[in-house]
Amino acid sequence: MGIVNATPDSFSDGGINEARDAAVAHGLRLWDEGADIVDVGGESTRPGAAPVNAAEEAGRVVPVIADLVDRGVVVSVDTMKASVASEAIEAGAHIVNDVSGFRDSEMAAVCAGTDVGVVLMHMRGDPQTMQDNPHYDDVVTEVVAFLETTAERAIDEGVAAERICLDPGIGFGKTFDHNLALLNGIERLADIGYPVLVGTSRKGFLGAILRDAGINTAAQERDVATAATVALAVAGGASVVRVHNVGHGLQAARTADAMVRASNWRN
Ligand code: PMM
Repeated sequence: MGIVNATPDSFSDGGINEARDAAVAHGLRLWDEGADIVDVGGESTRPGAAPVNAAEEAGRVVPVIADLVDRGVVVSVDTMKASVASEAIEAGAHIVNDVSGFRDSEMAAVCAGTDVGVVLMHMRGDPQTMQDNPHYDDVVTEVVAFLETTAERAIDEGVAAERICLDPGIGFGKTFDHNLALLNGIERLADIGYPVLVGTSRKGFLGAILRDAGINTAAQERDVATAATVALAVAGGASVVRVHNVGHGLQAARTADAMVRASNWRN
């Protein structure tokens, strides 16, 4: 899964049309590089990020999604809002990627009436406050239990089980140690039986690991570290990895996948 941020500040200061064209071009580039899914988001979920209203978010993502779908790209919409998801689905989005795990009470109904896939992610708190001292007694057990319950609730509300994918939400209300525990515990999440998505790309915990090794990195300098996590996530049973650098992510994922298949790694 390649990442497209359709936020005006991500690409240029040139206004909404220029930002839209840049986002579409970026999505097409990721698709050409071998992404199976292009994930389009219009609201930053970085720690401390301010929320965006639904009309503005839809205005950013819907035209980008429509253009990408027109060109044959498989698109997911990264949104927590049912109204945005609904407009995105109308524009042709194939997957709803909800980092809040269906907190919006309308989200299940919006998805249930369609044939879209859904990604249900675990987030503790919300982006403004989620990194203020998150605490778990046993992070893997709690996140796995939350996701299992969330999937069951979505099924009760009409979402087909085979359309559900689960994501432990690396960096979303988690400390450094929580992130590493969750990455090491992917097998336990995969064992529930749904496909698992993992998003580590360029995240802060990679910066911390590299800093510890004496290497200071800006976010966009973390693609090698990201590739290491992609390989281990695939070895742990992840089916989808969400990355900025699709070329590198694809090589890491394919290599790990071939090794796992050849060696019955998980048995
Ligand atoms: N991470 C971000 C945004 N959306 N969606 C899923 N399913 N999983 C993630 O880990 C995830 C996500 C934040 O990363 P970005 O700001 O670099 O896109």
